[in-house]
Amino acid sequence: MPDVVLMMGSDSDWPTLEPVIATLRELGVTATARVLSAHRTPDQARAFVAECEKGGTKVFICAAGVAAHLAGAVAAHTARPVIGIPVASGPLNGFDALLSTVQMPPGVPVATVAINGAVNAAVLAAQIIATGDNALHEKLVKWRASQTLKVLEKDKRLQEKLQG
Ligand code: RP5
Repeated sequence: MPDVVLMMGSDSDWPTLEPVIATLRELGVTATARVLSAHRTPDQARAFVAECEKGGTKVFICAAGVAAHLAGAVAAHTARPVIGIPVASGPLNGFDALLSTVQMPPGVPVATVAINGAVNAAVLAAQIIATGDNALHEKLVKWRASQTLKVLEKDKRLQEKLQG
């Protein structure tokens, strides 16, 4: 089993979530993705979490829209870290999913990122794994430094435009 497993409530969430897998692969973290729903495939979702636990998965990322219970349901079945991504779908544009994902009862945490926060979910998962992996920690430090450089380059280009 890969170190990180992404579970999503529907294939309609996938376009929002592709950056999870892309970012993890960029960082050299093994990852896979499955469509499994807390409401529509509860038995299969539970069985998959058990399979991942046995297979050594380190972090679960769970993404869903509307009444988004997937992350909480997964957290109920594992003591591994669970990161929740509320997805903006449906008439409330993700506000419903945000509250459903973040408001967990004490003792069963879900580390909830922003609505559609795919990249941050991936980076957070990598950071969790990096607490026991120095090589990955160094990769993350470099990744953050390259992000800084990109912003500085953008500012430089803006200053050049402004100065005509
Ligand atoms: C949620 O319902 C899914 O995560 C998705 O965001 C939303 C709509 O699902 P579909 O009707 O597109 O399958 O469970």
